[in-house]
Parts: sequence; C-alpha cells; structure tokens
Amino acid sequence: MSILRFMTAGESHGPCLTAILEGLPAGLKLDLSVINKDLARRQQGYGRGGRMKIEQDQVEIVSGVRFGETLGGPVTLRVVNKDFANWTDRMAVFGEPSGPMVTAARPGHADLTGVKKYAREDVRDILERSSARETTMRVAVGAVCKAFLQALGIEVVSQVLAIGGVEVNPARVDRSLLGQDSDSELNCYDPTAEAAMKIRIDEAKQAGDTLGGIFEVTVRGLPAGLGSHIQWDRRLDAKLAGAMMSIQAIKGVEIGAGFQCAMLPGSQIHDEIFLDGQGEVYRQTNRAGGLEGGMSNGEEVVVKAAMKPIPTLMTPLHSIDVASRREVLACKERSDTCAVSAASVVGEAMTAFVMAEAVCDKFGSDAMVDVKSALEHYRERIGKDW
Ligand code: EPS
Repeated sequence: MSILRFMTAGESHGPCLTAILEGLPAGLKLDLSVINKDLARRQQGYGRGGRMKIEQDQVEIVSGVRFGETLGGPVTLRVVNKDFANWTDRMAVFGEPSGPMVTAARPGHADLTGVKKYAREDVRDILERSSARETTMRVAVGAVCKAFLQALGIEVVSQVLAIGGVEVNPARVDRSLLGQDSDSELNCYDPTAEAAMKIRIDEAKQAGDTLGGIFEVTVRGLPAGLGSHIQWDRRLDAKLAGAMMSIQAIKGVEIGAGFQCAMLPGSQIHDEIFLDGQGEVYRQTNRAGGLEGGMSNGEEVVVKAAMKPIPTLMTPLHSIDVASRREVLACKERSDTCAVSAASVVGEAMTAFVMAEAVCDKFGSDAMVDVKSALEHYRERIGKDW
C-alpha cells in the first residue's frame, strides 16, 4: 500500500464530486483560492463545450484541515455540480427515471463494453462515471499535492504542444514562462501555433468533429533519487506513465525523448555527464526526461501525453443500439470539440500526485517540519545541483 493515495467519487451530472486524499503530512498550509485557480484553469480552453458556462467549479474541504493547515488525516474535497438541478429526471439518487435513456453507444467511449460488463441497459449508467468531469477532483487533489511540493521548492508546470496536427515550434517557446499566468486560451506558449490551433478547432466544430493533441508536463526542483531501480513497482517512470495513462482519452505517454530513443544510436541519446569548475556534476542535454534507472536524476522531469479526440461527435459515427441491437449512429451528448488544454492541467495534477507520493515515500509523511528537514539534509548530502 502506498503512503499517499486518493480516490474520487461522483457522476458527471450527479449532485456532487468528491475526493479523499490521504497520507499528506500535518502542518501543510492550504489556500482554497489556489485550488480553485487550478479548477478554473481546467475549465478554460478554446473548444470547450456548453457545460463550462454552467459550472464555475469551487472546492470545499470538509475534513483533514483545521484553520488552514492539514492535520495528517484524510482530506475530503467536494465540488457541487450546479448542472444537477437540470438533470434530476435522469440522475436522482432515488425514485424512477423519467428522462430518455441513452442506448446508442459511442465508438471510443466506455459505453458499449461498460453496459455489457456491468449489466446495465442505459448507457448513461456508464458514461456518467467515465466522463472526464471526474478530472475536476483529480485537479483538486493535484492542487493540494502541488502546494505540498511547492513548500519544498518543487514546481509542476505544463504546456500544450499540438492540437489536431498543428504543432508548437519549440524554438518559439520561452520555457521560463511555463507556469506563469498567461492569457493563452490553450495553455500554449507559441502564439503563432496557438492561432493556427484555434482555426483548426473552429473548423472541427463546424464539421461536427473533435480534435486531440499532445501536452507536456515538467517538474522543476525535484531532487535526484526519488523512485528506485530496485523493484519494478518502485520505478518512478513507471508510476508516472501509469498515472498519465489513467487520464481519460490518453493513448500514449513519452518520457524525455521517448519513442525517438528507439530510432537513434546511444551516442545521440544518452545525456553525457560533466563536471564544472567547482566540481559540480552537470549534463548539457535532458533526453532522459529527468529519469534514469527508475529514479529522478536531478534534471527536470519531462513527460508528454497524447490525447485522442473526444468520442462524442456532433456528426456521429456508425455504431449499434444496445437495446434494439440495430446499427445506428452514435448518440450525441453535449461535449467539447477539444479538451487538450484541460487535459494538460489534469496532467499537472497527476504528475504532482506521483511526485508527492515519491517525496513522502523517501522523506516521511507525518509532519511537514520533519519532511522539510529530511529533504534539506538529503539535498546537502548529495549536492544541490546534482
Ligand atoms: C466535462 C464535463 C462534461 C463534458 C466533458 C468534460 O459535461 P457535459 O457532459 O455535461 O457536457 O463537457 O466530458 C467529456 C468529454 C466526456 O467524455 O464525458 C468536464 O467537466 O471536464
């Protein structure tokens, strides 16, 4: 059992969404406005659907925090779904449903396999939980983990790298701006690419289509030596890849140069190690993405994820009706044209959780003051920039 863990609960159009995060040390100062800021970032994004105009997600904390500081017990976070009021005919906890059933499965969604596996007749019983609305709580949990990491000098930031085939030119991105407030609507730091992405999103919306893309998450200030080479389930890269893959609609994850590593010889891939004038270790490149041998190596951790286009199309795809077993066009639920920028915020959250877990694993998780001094002592022993 890992020291730090969380669970989410709630349906997309149910009364509320909840998460319990357990295992953070006591004495961490929390600020609701910081969590709400990330919730708002998740809701923004050019190409989001009508739901985002209904919800302005605001978190409540109902356990584990007293006068703004964690107590070491489970932290319960809650976000009310304002839209529930419009869905009581289909989503009431008790009584009889009076709204229409959903029976046309969407290709690419959990719909078809879900109704069979769980012996349900209404696809809504599946889609309500598989919906990416669940990521609201991951972002709330992630914001708490980010506050923990930030108190230790560790920062998690993200950027969108591609949408619908339009790619960022890395040469145009000032990486020092990542994580700072910006007016980008797509969490993109190349304005030329962003303008082209927006046009692509408009075209897709017009055509009743949806778009996927790629985002990147970077962790700065992480000490070397989190995770371990000793056992498969202690490898930090494996935990990170698993966490990213668990985000709805993610179909690929890359750490550092990722798949490019398979194409080039070792001489062009491995990051050579040097000593500077003061005898400090440094590398000129970071193709390993900050992870070697399942451990952080002191460089920035860089992970990319590929998101498929959202499966709810306004020009629906060919599918089947689970009630009549006839061929039909898939159902049309209100949805987004593109949610890659939202997914990048979720990616930050999942990365923050994995890093927070690794920190607790190595430095303990009872009291913030102990974690801080253990980390400081360790940083001193291994050398700050190593
Ligand atoms: C989402 C809320 C949902 C969708 C989207 C993400 O709201 P609604 O279904 O009421 O429009 O906008 O959900 C999906 C993409 C999905 O696959 O279900 C949210 O809060 O992120």
